[in-house]
Amino acid sequence: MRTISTATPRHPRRWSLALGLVTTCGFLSAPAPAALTTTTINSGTLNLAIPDHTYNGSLGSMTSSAITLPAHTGTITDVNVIVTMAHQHISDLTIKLMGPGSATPITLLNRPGLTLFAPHYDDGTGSGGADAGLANLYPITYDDQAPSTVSSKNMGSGLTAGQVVGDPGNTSPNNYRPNAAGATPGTLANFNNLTLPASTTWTLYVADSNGINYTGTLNAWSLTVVTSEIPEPATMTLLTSFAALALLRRQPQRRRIGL
Ligand SMILES: [Ca+2]
Ligand SMILES: [Ca+2]
Repeated sequence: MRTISTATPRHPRRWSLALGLVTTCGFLSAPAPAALTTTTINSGTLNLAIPDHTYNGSLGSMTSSAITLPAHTGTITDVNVIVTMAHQHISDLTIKLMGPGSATPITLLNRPGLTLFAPHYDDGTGSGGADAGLANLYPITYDDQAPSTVSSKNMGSGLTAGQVVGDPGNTSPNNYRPNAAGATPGTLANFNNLTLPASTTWTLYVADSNGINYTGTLNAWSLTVVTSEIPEPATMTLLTSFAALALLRRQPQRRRIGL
């Protein structure tokens, strides 16, 4: 009757040698690191007017711009947005991004400094808030990885009317974590783990809620998407693995020759 033995191999040193070779060659080591691809799509110059005090909470009442991201392999690991616009009063502004995978947008910026009026500041009501402005010269980046202390909810904090966000002259940062501040929730990480096997449409929405006669324009915006793909096992790994197995088969023969 055939039995299965769990005893120590007859040639433990040879097994160790072969196992060492296999491990050294990467067969049992950690998988190869994922390959990251970064793609940036720019809207080009838009110069779209943002109508004064016309937002009512609907996407239809917002100025919009759509761009197309080509198909990708891999899955999304990061999304960043850069918005170039001029405006006289940032607390009038709501900025949202609609991408694939959801029927609702995420909010990048909403009425900064207007905390006293929640929850009514995603429907065109409320006034006050941060008095600073935006300038085309200082594009604003919305990035989940911005310093944790820099939230778009507090954009313009410490600045006065006439100063612009992102101006290094007033030490104002130009890189912010999105903060819904009572509007449609979500962060750019909402897009993580999506796959993009076909081209996708991404739409930026901008609206002005108040500050009558404080207006502005959307000059341009860009979308940066990082995708990750696990590479196929390398041919060299397979070859070295076969070489190690061949060594195992050759060991007994070499022993007999030695005798
Ligand atoms: Ca990011
Ligand atoms: Ca306004």
